[in-house]
Amino acid sequence: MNIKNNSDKEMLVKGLSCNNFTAQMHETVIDDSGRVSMKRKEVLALRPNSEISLEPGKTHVMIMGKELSNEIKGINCDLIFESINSLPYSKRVPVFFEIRDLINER
Ligand SMILES: [Cu+2]
Repeated sequence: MNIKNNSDKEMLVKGLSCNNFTAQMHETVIDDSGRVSMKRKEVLALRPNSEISLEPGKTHVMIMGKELSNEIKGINCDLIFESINSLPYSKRVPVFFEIRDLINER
């Protein structure tokens, strides 16, 4: 998923809300010994006129929940944005996440 900021103001992604599921933004971190781990990111900053891509192995969105099963093909979420250089402003943008089977992909 790519997020593009077409404005001349810095935008922040403050999180996601996905109904019954927990969604977190994670950063993939590789330490000196090559071990890969994930770190939670509370806020994602988008510089003016820039684009970031969220994907496995980099910054990504992780969805968790007891009700998550193989039958679920996708989830509707809201991305919560905030602009920091203007008046208090926050906006919810609907997004759809396709659920893919990680095991079949590797
Ligand atoms: Cu993760």
